[in-house]
Amino acid sequence: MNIQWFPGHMTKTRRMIEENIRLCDCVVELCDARCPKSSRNPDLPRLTKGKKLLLVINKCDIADPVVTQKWLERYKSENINVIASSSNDSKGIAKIFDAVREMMKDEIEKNKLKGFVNKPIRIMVCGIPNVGKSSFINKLYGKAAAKAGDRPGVTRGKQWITLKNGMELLDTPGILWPKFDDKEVALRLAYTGAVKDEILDVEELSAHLLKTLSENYADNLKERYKIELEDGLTGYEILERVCRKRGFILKGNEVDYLRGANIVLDEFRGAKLGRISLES
Ligand SMILES: Nc1nc2c(ncn2[C@@H]2O[C@H](COP(=O)(O)OP(=O)(O)OP(=O)(O)O)[C@@H](O)[C@H]2O)c(=O)[nH]1
Ligand SMILES: [Mg+2]
Repeated sequence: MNIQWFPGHMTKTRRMIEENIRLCDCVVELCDARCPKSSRNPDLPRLTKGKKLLLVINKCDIADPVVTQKWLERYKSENINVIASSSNDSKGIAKIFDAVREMMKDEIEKNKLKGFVNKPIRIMVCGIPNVGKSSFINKLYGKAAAKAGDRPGVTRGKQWITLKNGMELLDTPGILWPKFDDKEVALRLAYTGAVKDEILDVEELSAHLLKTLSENYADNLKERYKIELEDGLTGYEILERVCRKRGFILKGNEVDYLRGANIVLDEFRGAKLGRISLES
């Protein structure tokens, strides 16, 4: 399966990021905790002209916590400002503000010396589609200010949101990059919902996902679908077992693979299979 998704609105957004970065003091980049490397846009440092960056490993509530901890350590060892977050954890808000202020402490100090005591910090919030940028902003704002939704491509234009503490956040539409060189990267982005399903072969995608999960998270699959998983099964064979167990059978005893595939993807994305990381 050849996965590529780079529609015109992403080209427009890239231009918008390049034009608006001069108005911003720093960047918050959100990546997906289930694949914290594959979900980082390699073009972002160039688009944001090397502005200071806080990496937020988002959706950590549905990733494997042990793996997330290792990613945090790995990125810290590379001197990247990084924190883990999830939109349903309102307790983590102070930690995010602290991380921004710590990253920007020299600039805040300089502003104070110049007499600008309460100059707002302006932050561009960037990341791949559906990673949770708008939800993250809403969490910091305390209520819904930016439209969020469970599919990629919800945010279509830029939107500034001013927080009570004076910080100003710029919500941006999610962007990918023009070509995925690594098939595994493309698959992870598709599994986690960063690529829109309409351009994908969901049966094949789901079969690939089931095969991958059977290698590292077999117990989760057995538990959720009440199926046996002996070694050497193909993804389609696992999908067939899921379909049969759930009664997804068409006329003539044919398996309804499409229905099963959509259910598996939905359940994976909704963490019904447990907290799973795709990249260690
Ligand atoms: N489990 C979990 N779901 C989240 C989290 N953050 C966001 N979501 C869900 O992810 C989906 C996408 O959220 P959005 O905030 O619209 O994502 P976005 O990055 O703004 O997406 P685009 O504007 O389409 O690029 C929604 O269904 C959110 O409820 C999180 O931390 N954990
Ligand atoms: Mg959005």
